[in-house]
Amino acid sequence: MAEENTFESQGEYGADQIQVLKGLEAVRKRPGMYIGSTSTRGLHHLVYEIVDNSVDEALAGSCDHIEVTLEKDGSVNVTDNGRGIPVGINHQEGIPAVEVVFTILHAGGKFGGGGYKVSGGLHGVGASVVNALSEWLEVRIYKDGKIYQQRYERGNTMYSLKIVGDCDPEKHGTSVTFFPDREIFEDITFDYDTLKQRFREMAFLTKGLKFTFTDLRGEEPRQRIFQYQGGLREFVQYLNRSSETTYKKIISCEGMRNGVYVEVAMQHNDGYKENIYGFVNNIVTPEGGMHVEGLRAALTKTFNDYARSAKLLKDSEPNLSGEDIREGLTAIVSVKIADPQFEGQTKMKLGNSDARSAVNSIVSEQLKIFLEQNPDVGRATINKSVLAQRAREAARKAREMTRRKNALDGMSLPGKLADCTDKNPKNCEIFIVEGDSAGGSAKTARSRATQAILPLRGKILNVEKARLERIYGNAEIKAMITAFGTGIHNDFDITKLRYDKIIIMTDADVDGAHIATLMLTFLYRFMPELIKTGHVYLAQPPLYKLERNRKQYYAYSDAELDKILQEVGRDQSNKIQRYKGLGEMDADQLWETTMDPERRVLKRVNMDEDAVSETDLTFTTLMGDKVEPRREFIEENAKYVKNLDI
Ligand code: TSJ
Repeated sequence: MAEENTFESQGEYGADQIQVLKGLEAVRKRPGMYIGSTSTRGLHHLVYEIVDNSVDEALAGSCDHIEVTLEKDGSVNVTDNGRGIPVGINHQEGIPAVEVVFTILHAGGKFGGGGYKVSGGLHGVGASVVNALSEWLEVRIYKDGKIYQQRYERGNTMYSLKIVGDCDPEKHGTSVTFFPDREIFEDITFDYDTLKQRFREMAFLTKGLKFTFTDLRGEEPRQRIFQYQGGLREFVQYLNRSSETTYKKIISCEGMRNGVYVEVAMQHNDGYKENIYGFVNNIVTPEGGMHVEGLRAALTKTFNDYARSAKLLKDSEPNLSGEDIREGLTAIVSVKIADPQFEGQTKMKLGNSDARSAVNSIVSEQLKIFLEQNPDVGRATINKSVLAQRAREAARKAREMTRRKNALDGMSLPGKLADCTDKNPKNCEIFIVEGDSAGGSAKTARSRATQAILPLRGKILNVEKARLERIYGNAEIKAMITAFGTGIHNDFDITKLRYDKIIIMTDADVDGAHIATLMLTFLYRFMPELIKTGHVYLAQPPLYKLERNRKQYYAYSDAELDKILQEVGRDQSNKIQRYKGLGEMDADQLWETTMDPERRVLKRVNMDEDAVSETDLTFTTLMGDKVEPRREFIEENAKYVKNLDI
């Protein structure tokens, strides 16, 4: 913990600095108050906290390159080419400004030249918090031909700011290296993909800013460079990269109103989902808030006004609903605001109503002009919305029908379902099986008391590509919904779940993987809670059977087959059978290899709730129109497993 001696032995610090130490000690006592948690998430916040300072420097127009390096020793380095943190004495504290930044709580950025400093959420708590939670931290500043350096350990200053060398007088910037404190964090291993994703996002959000992200920890160094001259427009293009878009242009708006800086980019694709991502001061707001509401209001009003003035909607017809207009919309709304108010359970929802009015008025004004200049975009969008309106009406009717029917029938279970006899859901599991023949074997093989079988015919409907009315009318999907018992969307109730495990069982080949993905997509879109709460599994049927001297071995991968062959010897008398599908196994084999709870292997499907857009992207890539990205994805099995986080 903090060693007050270190301070006093320096001999040049007074009472003020003892206060300082107390401030940082408070951070070490209750780290969660400052960085949310001491889990992996909190650990990554340390990096964002430091990088945000460089991004602020970029927003001030003084920096265009940020390098982040995961060093071999486990520390992280962040280097920018900004002006360099000021090194002059801060008169209030009597120490160099840079030392104020690192040792006084909440001092981050609140000095010097009145730049546009923004902060929000858990970020913006200041570099001193990172310093307090690091075993050691070193800062180097390149400025006026000199290199300045200072080191801290658990927040304690180790020596006064010193000049350690000369540099090219043209060079300027700040370089910070820190090693997270193992007394504070459960695990100090940084996740490459988490950081990579965040830096990509930050690069999209700050047009032109270059990020170089390097990982030197492994045998092979890894590096990614992100720089987008198109900013949010390129972000939307990236999000829509595996969808067909309904028009080519990307709509964008930008402006400042009542102290709120607003940037919006959007484009419709031919899908049915609304994908609006909100950011406040570069931080994602998964629960939306006033900025997203402002965008929605502007879209509804402006597109309806346009539809009327362009005579795409008759006077006798009702307005298009906002939902219809947003069908297939991919949009980013990014606001920068001095004092963001975060609300909601997770403090991830923007509460400032001035953000709503600023977004609303800027988008309304600029979108109106855009539509006048690009009538084809207006027409395509209104046509799509009209179709959406009709489909929604049909879906509502279909839904009411099924609801009424269920109420009358007392929820009749689907005919194809071979249900289990035990009525306690805790003991029960349901296998969703590809194909009627495999379904037949599974019915024979199962343990009737606790295992239910629902065979599905061929490929199930791709819910990413179908309108709601077709989805609700689809026999396979209806069967799953009624079998599970939970209902969907607003009616979803997990306490009504009839099985503890939902096990998807498909062939161990590319088609099987595709079918499994279609089912996961359905579950992800219609019953995400089932995945979040860990009720969804993938069965693992074997790829090979090897018979030798009447003994049987099963291999679940090529590597495993190789291993078995090594053990038993590669011999003429080996009989190797390659299973092309579940249907090739008889009931006994299916039971022993894939269904028997004592012997089988199941993979549980998880969802990483932090990776808001990445999960969406995974599904859009798999389910969208473009064939190339989809094939790549299925072939790249490791990535499939990784992104689904199985
Ligand atoms: F916060 C921090 F110390 F952790 C940190 C700050 C870490 C890193 C990697 C970079 C920075 C940082 C700070 N980069 N650039 C700046 N810029 C300033 O602090 C600065 C420089 C000059 C002036 C001025 O008015 O002349 C004002 C500021 C805020």
